[in-house]
Amino acid sequence: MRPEILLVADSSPWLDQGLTEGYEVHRLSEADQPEALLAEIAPRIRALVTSGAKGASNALIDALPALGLIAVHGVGLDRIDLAHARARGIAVTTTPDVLTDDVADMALALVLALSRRIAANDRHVRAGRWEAGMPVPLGRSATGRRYGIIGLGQIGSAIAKRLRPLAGEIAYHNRRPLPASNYHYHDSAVGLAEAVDTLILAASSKAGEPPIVDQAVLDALGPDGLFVNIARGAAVDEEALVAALRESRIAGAALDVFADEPRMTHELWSLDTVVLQPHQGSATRETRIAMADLLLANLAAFFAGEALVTPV
Ligand code: 8YV
Repeated sequence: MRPEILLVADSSPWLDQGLTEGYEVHRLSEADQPEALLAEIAPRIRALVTSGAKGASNALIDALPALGLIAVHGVGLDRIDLAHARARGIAVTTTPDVLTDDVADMALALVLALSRRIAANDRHVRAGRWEAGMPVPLGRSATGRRYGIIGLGQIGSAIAKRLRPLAGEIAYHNRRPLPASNYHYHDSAVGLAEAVDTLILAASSKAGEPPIVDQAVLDALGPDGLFVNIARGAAVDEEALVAALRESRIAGAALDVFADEPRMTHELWSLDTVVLQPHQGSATRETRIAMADLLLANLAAFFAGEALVTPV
């Protein structure tokens, strides 16, 4: 008998194939009556598969008395109460390392797209405004700008590495300074925002924490400042961000993530100083294959009673 697993979030073709080959997969999002499905299968579910963006609520965890593993397709843990899982003796795995380069590439792409108005100018051309002889607003040089990274972890460091050839300066804010880092450290997000031209949010966040990027940080960034978020939407006060953009208190923002995705404040759609992405940081064919492989390896280890490959 193949083990039964509960799939909570949308998967990728590669993960889907691996799951279907090895397990009896129950898809919560596709169930007509999710509660009835849960009630029927709960006693037999030992592993749950979810995404970083979706996580697993305590209510769901508690509805599964036999649960022993939450396998996350991604690295974000902000939607899983780790203390609660630990108290229940439930292991959690993620898919680290394999997505670092793609997420860092996305940050760099957003930095360039934002500085050079790539998305806005694309709309300008498609709308026939160039042909009609309408003026194109100038961008800002990406080269020589001072960059600030909130969250110089694995992904933040990969972003810094990509920025090095073009940055005038790179600084960062973490809870604590990194002894091995040569980048300038700021002990607050406001201090960092004040000192840089482009601020990039790459920090992991925890559920229930106040946003790291709030009005004070945005005001410190200032009217020439650009903001890029490839981390989590909940780490930003979206209302304060929209107001800062509307009132040109910052120059622009490029956002891959949102607090309540796929929903967002629709005012963002009408602002030309904004670049929007539908949470694509790790969304490449190569990385999604590697993420699927890693998740499946964790699942296989769990059901074989072996050591997990990438436990949290
Ligand atoms: C994914 C993510 O888009 O790693 C994360 O936490 O948010 C992303 O890599 C998502 O988890 C894909 O399922």
